[in-house]
Amino acid sequence: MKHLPIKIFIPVLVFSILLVSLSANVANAESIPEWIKNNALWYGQGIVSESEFINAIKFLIDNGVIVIESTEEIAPIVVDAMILIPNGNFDVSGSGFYLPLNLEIFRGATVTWVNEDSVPHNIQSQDEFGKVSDVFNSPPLNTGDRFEFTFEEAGVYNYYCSFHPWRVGLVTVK
Ligand SMILES: [Cu+2]
Repeated sequence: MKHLPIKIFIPVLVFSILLVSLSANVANAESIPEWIKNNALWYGQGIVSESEFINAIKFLIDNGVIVIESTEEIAPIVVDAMILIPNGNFDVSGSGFYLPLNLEIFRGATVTWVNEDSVPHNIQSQDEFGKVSDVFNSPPLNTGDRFEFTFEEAGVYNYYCSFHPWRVGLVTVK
């Protein structure tokens, strides 16, 4: 069996691939103009140039016969998160920082603070000047207690504990 000359083989291969990819859409497959079908042949025979052949493919794309799937922006997966108030958090000279100290989340995520310290704490949102704001405010949380808040808007949120005002934390919402 004779091999096709490479110059014919490639466009035939390309065209075959196009037809296979189009076979799923019969309505569109019928909209391939005759001249484009001939183009593949003529390109193989050296009658049309490479740029003309590419233009034919471009025509199919421009007219929606070939649909190139665009990479759509993937919506972030909203993952709820937890902030631990660790044991020793009350101690001004200790290193019991909120874990994590700066939590990064996406909009829609619910954050749960968990008090794992031996004394009560609360969570008070603060404005940019450090004043308590009413975005989220927990009651006193005893050991083991939790407090939840769902962040619907992007931004940087500061909070602190009014019993231990040296304990400040951040939630960054994207
Ligand atoms: Cu506290």
